[in-house]
Parts: sequence; structure tokens; C-alpha cells
Amino acid sequence: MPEYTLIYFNFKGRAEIIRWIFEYGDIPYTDERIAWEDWPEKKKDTMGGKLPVLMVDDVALTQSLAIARYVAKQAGLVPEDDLQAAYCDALADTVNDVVEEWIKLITSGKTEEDKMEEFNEVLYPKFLEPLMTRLDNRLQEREWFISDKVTWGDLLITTVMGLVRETSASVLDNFPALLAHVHKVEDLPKIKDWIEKRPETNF
Ligand SMILES: N[C@@H](CCC(=O)N[C@@H](CS)C(=O)NCC(=O)O)C(=O)O
Repeated sequence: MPEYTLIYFNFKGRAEIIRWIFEYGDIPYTDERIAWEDWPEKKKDTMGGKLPVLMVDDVALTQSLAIARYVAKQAGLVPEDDLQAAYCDALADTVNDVVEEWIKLITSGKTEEDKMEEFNEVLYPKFLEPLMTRLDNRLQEREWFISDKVTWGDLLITTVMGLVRETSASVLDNFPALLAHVHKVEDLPKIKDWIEKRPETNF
């Protein structure tokens, strides 16, 4: 097995899904967290100048979703059926569209109060609520989101909903099937262990 080093900042952000996949698959990896103040220097030597980067031995792989998909294959979390695997990719891109909007808001430099107002008035009604409604509707009829067993799509939904819960604790209560799904994934033994032992970070 190659030696894996996942390089990111000390927050969940775009790397948490990759960490969950490594943990779920019990795949050894180094979780390297760069301090924000060290980043300008490290950025110069980082392929593409952005994180996360996954070092696979001495090969650098960029783009969080490509990395997640690659590790998910090693962890047995990509459906064998090609159409289901594509459905998983489509879910990831759909969720990512919303995450992009969210990151724009988080890094906007606005005050916490203005960010919360924009979350409630724009991000939630325009982007999150439609997504959460779609997820909730589908999960009312299914045990797992894509196939008849857990996939990286289920883990991704749960990591993003964890961020929703941290931003606005009660929002998920409006989507009971989605909330139950989040609890089910968080209770998977390897995921539960990781949530207990991971570093405390804000987002
Ligand atoms: N599409 C890329 C986006 C990567 C990205 O924007 N990373 C941010 C952190 S979430 C970053 O490296 N910011 C620091 C910088 O741009 O200098 C991915 O999904 O990996």
C-alpha cells in the first residue's frame, strides 16, 4: 500500500470528507495540518497553490473531490455499478456547488453578525434548503442515499450536514429523514471513533 499524507489546514473544510473515508476504510495516513501563518511560505512549493493535497508516496494529487473519489475506491466506498458511481459523483458536485457558496461567505471578511444574516436570508433559502429538501425526500424511501450499502456519498452528506448543524443547530430538525441518516452515518463505528478523537476546530 502507498504511503498517504493528506495536507490541509487545521479545520474540517474540504478535507474532512477525505479524513472520514480514510478512517472508515481503516487506511493508514498522515493527517498533516498546516498552521495558517506558515501557509504563505508553503504555498510557493504546493502544486496548484491550494489545499488539500494528497501525497501518494511522492506523487501529489490535488482537488478535494478527486482525492475523495480515489481514496473511496481504496476504502470500498465507490459503488461497483457505473451508473451508481456516477450518481455518487453527481451528488458530490451538487453538494460542492453549495459548499462553494458557503466558503465565499465564510471568507468574505464580513462580521459574524452579517455572515449569519446572509446565511439566513440568502445561503439557506436559496441553496441549502432546496438541497436538504431533495436529500430528505430521497432518504424517506431508502436506507442509503445511492445504493443498498453505504457509499462515500453518504459520508459526504453527513460531513456537510455537520457544518450546517454547527452554523445553525436547529435547521436539520426540519428534515427528519436527513437527520436520521446523519445520525446513522455518525454512528458507524470507525466514524464514531474519529469524531471522538479528531482535533476540535470551528469549521
Ligand atoms: N477546487 C479545490 C479548491 C481548493 C481551495 O480553494 N482550497 C482553499 C482552502 S478550502 C485554499 O487552499 N486556500 C488557500 C489559498 O488559496 O491560498 C478543491 O476542491 O480542492
